[in-house]
Amino acid sequence: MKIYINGELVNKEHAKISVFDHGLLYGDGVFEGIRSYNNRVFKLQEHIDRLFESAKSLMLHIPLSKEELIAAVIKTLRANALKDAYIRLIVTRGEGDLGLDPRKCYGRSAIIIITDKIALYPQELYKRGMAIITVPTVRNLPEAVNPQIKSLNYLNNILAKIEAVNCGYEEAIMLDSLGYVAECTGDNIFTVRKNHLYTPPQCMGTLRGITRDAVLELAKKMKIGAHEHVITRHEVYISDECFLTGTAAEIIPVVKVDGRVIGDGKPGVVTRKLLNEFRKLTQKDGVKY
Ligand code: PXG
Repeated sequence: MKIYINGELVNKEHAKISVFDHGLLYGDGVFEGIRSYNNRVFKLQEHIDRLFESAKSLMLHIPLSKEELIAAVIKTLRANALKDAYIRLIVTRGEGDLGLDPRKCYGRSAIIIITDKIALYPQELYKRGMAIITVPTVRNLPEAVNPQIKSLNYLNNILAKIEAVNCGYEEAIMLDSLGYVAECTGDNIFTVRKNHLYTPPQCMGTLRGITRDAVLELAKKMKIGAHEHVITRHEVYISDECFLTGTAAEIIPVVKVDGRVIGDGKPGVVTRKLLNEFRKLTQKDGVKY
């Protein structure tokens, strides 16, 4: 496997960065998880745009233009000859001293691109649907570390993941500080009620997921009503269908939440239709390499 680090393609065993990198010391950096299907990178421009937005908020300078970064992603994908890949794009603040002060970083952000085979949820889960729970750890407050910033500090989500795994679940609902449903640890959440989609608005402590946006766009084309609206746990429990969206998960049906069976306990018609259309889209859309 070839890894891209600051302009160079190196073998996995040589892909190393400094222990003084502030990405390691403080989680001071940003990242994206991207996917390619059939030699096409899905929503590459959207991921690059979000990476630059996260970096802007953190006042982190990315030493490549968007076009140069896209070219670097394509170059890395070609070097690895993967038709279907998961691409991890990481930009750290770079090497500094043992203090928080970003001014003492040498002014050179480390850029790392890793591509690998995609690790999916078992296919069986897409057919059967998954069970999830709500966990005690609430999502970061937007006025503290805004969840819109896809930073290298994922401790908020990792704590929630630990709580889910300790209870025997793979994914968990995180509430915002007001008690509304925010999102899951690595996925956005949707409910379906009377053939309308509902998903929490992005201002409430939710990452503006790129898969989420793709689903909202698909819904429009398919003439399914879609609403960005606050959701309570009660509304999730009484929904007809529920599903999660994310780059890795795509669209995964949820059939049980906090012990309550959702709808008839099987992946719903609207969810299945959307997943079908989404998979068609991923095969034909995207930047070729
Ligand atoms: N919410 C959060 C908190 C995320 O991290 C999503 C929603 C979905 O966004 P996209 O743009 O992918 O539709 C994410 C992204 C993992 C993993 O290992 C998951 C993400 C990122 C990195 C790792 O499960 N999900």
